[in-house]
Amino acid sequence: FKVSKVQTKPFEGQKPGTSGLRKKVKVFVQPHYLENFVQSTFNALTPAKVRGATLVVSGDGRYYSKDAIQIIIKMSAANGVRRVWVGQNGLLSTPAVSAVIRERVGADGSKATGSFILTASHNPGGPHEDFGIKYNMENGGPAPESITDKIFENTKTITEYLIAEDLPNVDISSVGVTNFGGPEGPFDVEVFDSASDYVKLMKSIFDFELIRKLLSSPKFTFCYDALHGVAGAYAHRIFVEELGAKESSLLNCVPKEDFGGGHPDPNLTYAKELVNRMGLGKSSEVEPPEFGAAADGDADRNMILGKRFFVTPSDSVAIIAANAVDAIPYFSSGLKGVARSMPTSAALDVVAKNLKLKFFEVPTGWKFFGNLMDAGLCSVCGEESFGTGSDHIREKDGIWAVLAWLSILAYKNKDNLNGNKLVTVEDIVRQHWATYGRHYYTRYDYENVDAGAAKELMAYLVKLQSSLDEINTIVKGARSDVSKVVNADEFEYKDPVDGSISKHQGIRFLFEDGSRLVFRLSGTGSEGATIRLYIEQYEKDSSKTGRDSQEALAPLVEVALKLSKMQEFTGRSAPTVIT
Ligand code: VG1
Ligand code: CO
Repeated sequence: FKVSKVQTKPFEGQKPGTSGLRKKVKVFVQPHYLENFVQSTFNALTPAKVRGATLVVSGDGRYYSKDAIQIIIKMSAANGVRRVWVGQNGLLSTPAVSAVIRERVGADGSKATGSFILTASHNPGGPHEDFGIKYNMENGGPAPESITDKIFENTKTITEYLIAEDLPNVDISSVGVTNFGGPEGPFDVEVFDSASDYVKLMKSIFDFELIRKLLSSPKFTFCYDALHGVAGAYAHRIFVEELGAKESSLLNCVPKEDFGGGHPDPNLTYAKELVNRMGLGKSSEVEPPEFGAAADGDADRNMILGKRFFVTPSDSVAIIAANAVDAIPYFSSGLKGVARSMPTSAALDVVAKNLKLKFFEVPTGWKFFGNLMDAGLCSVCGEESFGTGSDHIREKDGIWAVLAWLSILAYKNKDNLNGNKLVTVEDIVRQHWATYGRHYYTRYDYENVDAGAAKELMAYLVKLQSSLDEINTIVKGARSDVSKVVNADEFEYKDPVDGSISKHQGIRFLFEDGSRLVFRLSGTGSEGATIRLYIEQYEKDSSKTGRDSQEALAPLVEVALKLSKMQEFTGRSAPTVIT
């Protein structure tokens, strides 16, 4: 093949957000748009990470992925990359990409040093919806801010990109290697099975035999909803073939370019079919399964449900951390430490304190956990946004979280499969609250708000933070039964490993009784602005941990809406989504 230099001009707004660049498909398909971003990424990396390197290119299979993969292959060839690894049909979940970078060894001993992941995660897909791209590094984790800032700078000044225009499209539907010759020597594209490396890694972490006893027992019923995302490419292999679940326990497990028209976000609003099946929606005659779970488009998120019971993600990570050493072989020698994102509830903090574990609070987004893990400081971590994971890779991992819960259930029910009553998901959570107290938690999302209005609301809150007296006058005026604000600030993080500082990571109001209100602007949307409001209250008294969370949090919600003048600024009387 030949290398062509194509002249181009910068596009505005190619700034990677919380997790890569996400835009409407119609934006991505503009001539040179994707190419500019890819070349800007190559130019942000050291030459050794490009020339002669092995790169992974795949994603959640959403609309435009197949075209994007061919473009990135041609640009990789032209930029001197030695080989590109592609999951069959272009499918690899985000956690599987991380696993492939870390674990996979090519026939000649080659290892990948990075990856383009094609996903907009939980955002809908299809010609009128979202596409996305992000770059992951050699450790398998998202590029740190130092790199994403450089990429953004490059997108503002780019004048040309390199592409092997005459390279034929590679058939990515069948496994195998295609060899090419370029001006600098050979270039290969290897298409491989999307699941093998990931399944192998999962088998090295969990006791599959123990989980199999539970899943194949007629006493235990199970349901997994991939929401037509890429998790479907793993679910059958892992849950049915390896662990003995019934075929009928898989819902929406065929990956689709438009996620079947749905919103591939595993929460109580968007995972409707699963929610109904689990007895949390419309009442039905059929007895719900004991355990249900769902994933987002790229399978890094998870929602865990019991029969007629929702596990809030902040509790989920705390419960996994509390049980990991007993129930999961990978952790049997102990946890190095635990971490959560700032808006995630403090349920994990209480576990860390009790078990005397190192504990870290980082800004939203997985990239901050990676440094802690690389430094051996953190084993288990999570976010309130349905993200849970561990140091087996450097991304959150939806199927891992399900296997972690199944391990806990299998461990607690080792001796119950023949006669005794099963310990359920709900039992485990209630037991946890009884031991550690409960963090009532909810998140209100105001999606697609006018960007200017959202900025004004945030600026207003920051200004308000300079006077605790003024804040407390508003609080008391709204509800006399809410405790007082003792601290108000913007969260700032200093990375304990590399010393880098991230500012403006969320506006916090901390109350005397440990309650918290947090306001943040989303960094993953593709249109307008999304305001996230996180609300949390701690209840230590075990006789009061069984309330409905919306009811328990109603006073704090009222305070939050008054404090932020939400309706005044946004015109919204209710959030788009409550989780
Ligand atoms: C959201 C979540 C954040 C998560 C991020 C990526 O970001 O709040 O916790 O890490 O999505 O998840 P934001 O900036 O919109 O709040 V995913 O599944 O898109 O990779
Ligand atoms: Co995701």
